[in-house]
Amino acid sequence: MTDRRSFLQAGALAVGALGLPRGARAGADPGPRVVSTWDFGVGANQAAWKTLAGGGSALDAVEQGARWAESELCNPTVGRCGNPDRDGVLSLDASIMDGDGRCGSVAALVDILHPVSVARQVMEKTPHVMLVGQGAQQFAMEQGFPREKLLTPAAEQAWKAWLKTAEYAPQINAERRSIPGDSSNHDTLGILARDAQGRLAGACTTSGMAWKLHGRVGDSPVIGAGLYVDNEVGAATASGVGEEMIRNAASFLVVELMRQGRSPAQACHEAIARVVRKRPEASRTLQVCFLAMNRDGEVGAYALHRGFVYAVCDARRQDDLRDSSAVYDSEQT
Ligand code: SD4
Repeated sequence: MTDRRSFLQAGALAVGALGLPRGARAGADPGPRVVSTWDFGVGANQAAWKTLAGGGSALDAVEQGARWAESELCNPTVGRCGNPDRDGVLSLDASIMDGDGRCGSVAALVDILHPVSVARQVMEKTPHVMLVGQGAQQFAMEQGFPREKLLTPAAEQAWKAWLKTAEYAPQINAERRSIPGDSSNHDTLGILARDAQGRLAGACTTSGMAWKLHGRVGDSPVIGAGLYVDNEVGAATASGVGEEMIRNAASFLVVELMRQGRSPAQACHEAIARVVRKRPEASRTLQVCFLAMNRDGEVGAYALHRGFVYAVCDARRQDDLRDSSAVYDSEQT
């Protein structure tokens, strides 16, 4: 059996190589680039690319990418098609941040379609960073966001089926698949962009874990857990079981590891190792995935278990989907 240390080192190298854009030289300015979690990240990137390709800002681009996922994508963990909580309520979490440290977020937002845009309004129109629940909804309506019933008949049906057992098992997630985080088990949209001026921004949007307790807040709206951006260093976002990201201030950790000189892939890998060290038993079944881009546009990712893919989009390719094929060896934990 592979010794744990050598496995980790091999994994870091494998993902590091994957993280470099094909044909790119380290240090060469790659121009605008956007990366997103999961295979639906291709669609989010393309929505964001319209902004970036026209010379728009990274901040506008990530908002557009996240809005695409919230409305166009029909997925049980993002936006209008999200699965509800234990009480049948669909509540959304989102955050947005730029590389100058400006940020906003909303949590447990109900009946408002675009939490990412409400988060941006929190950032731009209030002295606060985060609004939750009824207050977030009230603020959204004051800003002109329409209130609408979002729970789809399919999500309601899934909730009613779940009520028969009412068992909360985040490791197998909404679709109750046995492999944590496999490609049928799509998660949160995390999106990171670098614009033509080299400015960075990120956004994260989700309906959170299906069947969560009413009022549960995941990592996605928590700055530093599900998202962190710093123009001096890079940006990181996360998907998977959010409690692990919050426990480890994980996206902040990834950015800080890049600040210390790690590549994006190495930083993601080391953050995964930290998650495992803290809770080795839980890590056997929970999925945790990190995606990062440094200020030079180099991209890297790492997941605790197989199944995580991410999408990269720049002037050369708009539909590049990459497998974060290196996986932490849970046998070694
Ligand atoms: C959360 N990280 O709320 C998010 C959602 C997710 O699988 O990725 N779900 O914990």
